[in-house]
Amino acid sequence: MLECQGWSPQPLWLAGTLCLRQHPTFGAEPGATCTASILQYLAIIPTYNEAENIAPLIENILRLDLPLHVLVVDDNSPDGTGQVVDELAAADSRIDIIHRPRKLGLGTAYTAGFLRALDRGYERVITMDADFSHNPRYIPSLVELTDTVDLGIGSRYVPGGGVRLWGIHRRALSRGANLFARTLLGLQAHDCTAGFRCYRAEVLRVIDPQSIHADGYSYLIEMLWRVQNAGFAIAETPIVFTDRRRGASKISQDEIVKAAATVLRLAFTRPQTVPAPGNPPSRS
Ligand SMILES: Nc1nc2c(ncn2[C@@H]2O[C@H](COP(=O)(O)OP(=O)(O)OP(=O)(O)O)[C@@H](O)[C@H]2O)c(=O)[nH]1
Ligand SMILES: [Mg+2]
Repeated sequence: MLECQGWSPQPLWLAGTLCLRQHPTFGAEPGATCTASILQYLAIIPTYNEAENIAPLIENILRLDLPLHVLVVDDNSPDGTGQVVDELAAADSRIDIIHRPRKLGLGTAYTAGFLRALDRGYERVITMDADFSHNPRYIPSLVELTDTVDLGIGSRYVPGGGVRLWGIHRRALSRGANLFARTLLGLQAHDCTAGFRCYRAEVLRVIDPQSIHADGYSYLIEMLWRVQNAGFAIAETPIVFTDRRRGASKISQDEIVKAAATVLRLAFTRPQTVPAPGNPPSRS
């Protein structure tokens, strides 16, 4: 593992040697093809039955001293999460929502959010869960990470990171999933299943979220695999992940099987790489 210091007051855990590579679009005029005129970040929060969590979470996010907007992607939650957000959005223009007709899965929720983020010209795009497992206090360090790399990951599995209130079964499942994905796909990040991320918009423009096949939780693994193989720089910053206090988990046995199938499918897929011409020399 390589630790780079001096870029940030936080230790920067870089995913293997990826920090030495630079994507052709890195350094291009930010937002050159976009409509936003000032730097703005968007936090995308997919929700399904998070009515108890969503209002305090958004409040915590918007309290941060960052030019941050929030986009909730709700799948017609039976508990009225969408209506809670509608009311918040009516009172604060920094809050937006995409209503989808039914539970369509986490992967397509991210895609819908990414497409809106690109359409509106946001510079950096954060993804996070609604259940406070991803504490908003880590957002500044995640965003800061993407001053120097293309994808920042809030990681449980680098020194300083961890999980709280998880039983042995859940810990083993998460560790096992990471080991499986890292071994079969050669992923260099230590937390490949983390949903707490910050992408530079260039990454999403190049990767095209609509082309990702996985539709559930394994979307995160496929996205990371694509980002790494496209030559983008990836780094991790430690987070302590806390199990949800309110509401119910949506992870099912089905999702676990689907995630394993996604890893196997990708292991037998030739990674698409970005055209080499114009690829600038490495950063160091
Ligand atoms: N829009 C949308 N959001 C979803 C869907 N499934 C899960 N989510 C949201 O995705 C986030 C992650 O889901 P969780 O159930 O917390 O899953 P998890 O964090 O991996 O599992 P736990 O650790 O048990 O909480 C939460 O904000 C959910 O509300 C879905 O089908 N559609
Ligand atoms: Mg959760």
